[in-house]
Amino acid sequence: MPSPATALIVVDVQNDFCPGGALAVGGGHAVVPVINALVPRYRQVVVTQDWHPKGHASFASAHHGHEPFDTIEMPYGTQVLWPDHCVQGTPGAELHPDLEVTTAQLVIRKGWHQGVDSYSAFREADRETLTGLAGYLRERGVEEVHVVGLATDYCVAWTALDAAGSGFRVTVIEDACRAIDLSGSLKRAWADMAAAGVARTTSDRIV
Ligand code: VGL
Ligand code: ZN
Repeated sequence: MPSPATALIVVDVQNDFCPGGALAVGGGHAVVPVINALVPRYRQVVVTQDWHPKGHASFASAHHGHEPFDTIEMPYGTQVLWPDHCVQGTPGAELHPDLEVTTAQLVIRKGWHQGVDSYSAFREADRETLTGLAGYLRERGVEEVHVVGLATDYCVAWTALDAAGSGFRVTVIEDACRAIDLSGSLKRAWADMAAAGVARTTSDRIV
C-alpha cells in the first residue's frame, strides 16, 4: 500500500485519447481498469484534463498550411501540431466514462491558455507558467507521486519530469499508461525520465 504521503496523478484519461477519439492513443482505454484498481490504494488522488479552447495554438487547424503531427517553432520552443482534441466542454474532453475517480480531490485542467500548450500538470510549455500543483501537493504533505494515464511519452512523461524537478520522488506505473510514440518519442521519454531519476513499476506491485 503506498504511504499516505504518496499521491496518484491520473493524467488525461479522456475520450479523445481513447479509440474513436480525435487523438486516439493505441489501446488508450485499456488503462481504465488498471487505474480503477489502483485508485482505492491512494489517500490522495489528482486527476488532470487536457482542456483546450477552440482554435488552440497546438492544433494544426490553427496554422495555415500545416497538417497534424507537423512540428513548428513557437516562441517557447518546438511544438507538435495535433488534430483538434479535448476542446473545452465537448464529449471528447470528458473523462472516460468507466474511469472511477470519485475519490479524487483535485482536477487540474491544463492547456487552456490559447497560445501555450501544457503537457505537464505542473508547468506550461513556456516552462514559466506554473499550474499550482506542486504547491498544492507540498501543502498537503505529499512527498512522492505515482503517475499513470495518457500518453506515456507526452503528458505522463512531462508531468513525471516536472514532478521530479519540483523535488518529489516519482514513479510511473507502466501498464497504467499508453503512448502515442511519434518519431521515437517513447524511447526518448523513458530515457529522459530515467536520467531525471523517475522510477518505473507495474501495477501488480501496488495492487
Ligand atoms: C497529450 C498531445 C496533445 C497527452 C495532450 O495527454 O499526452 N498529447 N495533448
Ligand atoms: Zn492537448
